[in-house]
Amino acid sequence: MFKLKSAYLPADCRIISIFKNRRIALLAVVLLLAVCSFAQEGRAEPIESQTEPRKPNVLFIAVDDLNDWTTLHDKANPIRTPHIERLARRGVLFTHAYCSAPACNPSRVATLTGLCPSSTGVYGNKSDWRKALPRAVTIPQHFMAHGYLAVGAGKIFHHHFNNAFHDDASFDDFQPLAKDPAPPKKLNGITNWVGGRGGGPTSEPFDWGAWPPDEKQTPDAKTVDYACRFLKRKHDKPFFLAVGIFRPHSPWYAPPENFAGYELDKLVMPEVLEGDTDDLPSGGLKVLREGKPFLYKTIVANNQLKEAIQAYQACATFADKQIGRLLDALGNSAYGKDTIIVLWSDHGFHLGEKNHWEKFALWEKTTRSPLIFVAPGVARRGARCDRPVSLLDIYPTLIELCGLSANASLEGVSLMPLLKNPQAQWGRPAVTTWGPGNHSVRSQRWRYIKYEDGSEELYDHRNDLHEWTNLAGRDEHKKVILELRKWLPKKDARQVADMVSNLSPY
Ligand SMILES: [Ca+2]
Repeated sequence: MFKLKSAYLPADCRIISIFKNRRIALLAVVLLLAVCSFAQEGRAEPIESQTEPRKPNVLFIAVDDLNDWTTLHDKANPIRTPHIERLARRGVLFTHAYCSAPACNPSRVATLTGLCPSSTGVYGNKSDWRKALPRAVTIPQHFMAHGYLAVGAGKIFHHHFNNAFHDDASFDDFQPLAKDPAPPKKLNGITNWVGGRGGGPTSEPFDWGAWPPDEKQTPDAKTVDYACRFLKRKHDKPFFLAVGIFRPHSPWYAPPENFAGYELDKLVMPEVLEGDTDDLPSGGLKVLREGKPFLYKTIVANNQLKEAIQAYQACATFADKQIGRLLDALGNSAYGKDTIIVLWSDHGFHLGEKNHWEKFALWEKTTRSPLIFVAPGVARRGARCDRPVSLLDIYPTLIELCGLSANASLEGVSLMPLLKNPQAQWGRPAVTTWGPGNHSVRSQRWRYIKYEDGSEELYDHRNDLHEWTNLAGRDEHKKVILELRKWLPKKDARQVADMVSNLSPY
């Protein structure tokens, strides 16, 4: 009898060929037909659900300008963040996570595309990132391509120019960041800049105080309301829910109750070393010169440093409270037990350290961000990981946690080994870039900075947490610098064009 190789036979015939006994073969055919008729009548489960379980839901929480001066990082710190700490107890807190760029737009674009600023040229707050990167697949886009419903609210991409940096292609539905309600007149009473911008009138967000009276009027409450409504509904597909909390970004407005515990007469102030900037090289001084020095000068000249710092602290606690509302809503929903959660801030914030206010620099205060992963059944609970990691690692980590196919262009690495074992060996430092050619390399012990003009800084975090003493140039550290230099990006992409808009930057 002519015999075909089983590989050439139709699938059903192949089943018969493996049975030498014809009776068993006949029985197998009868069984197969029975299964088929069952399936046609809709009484069997779809094949996909038998082989592949439903993918986990994801809650992606971005915070804005939240630095490391919180009780999340150290119980001795003044800014209370009980709800973020509640989240950290369910997963792994990365105590040394760093942004890719120390400004809202480039940090968010790097995190959401998984691409370094030095590769894309998206360095600035006005860089028109989507025009420059039309084919980049963002995190939510990658999830949508894998059958997810991607929705969000608040500040995920940069908010300037009336949310013009937002990416419609990344979401099935999105509620834009609401505007802060304006007080009847500026609360801080400061009308003009000191030491810059020609002494012209101060900008709208350069203000602080107890406002508005009712938290329901705040942009963040409206953002969290959207998420609460979403979590109450039943969803047929797995979801990627992005929640972008705007505080403690300026204006430093928080409803009055958030100022409790931050009274001016007992306010904790940052540790600032007089003469700290004396050992900065030309590149570091240039960063300070170009990093809006008039902000700090104006605050100090108006004798309102305490009031501004008080408002930042109250705003951070208010942001934490809104995150608490969100966590409660998730906990009370059908998705509370098995949703994967990631929380991060786009970068840190200076409050007068090195005579600097805001971000726009490469030091610890600005580059360090909170980063928490909760992954039920995978990530250790309540663990702290002190390995240096990058926000660039969020994208590949989420891919691995959710079992999606890889995005080959990503430049970060999955943190899965550290989620399982926070003490695992980790040879990589975290790199931050501020403008073409200016980079910081943060290893477990050291911070090395190399500026575009070739000047350098080196700080030893084993005994200099504040980065007060620049060790670059000392012979005994030459070898360390050579090692850290190896991690500097090999490419410094040209800066992409700014977005053109007639709208106010805010
Ligand atoms: Ca110094």
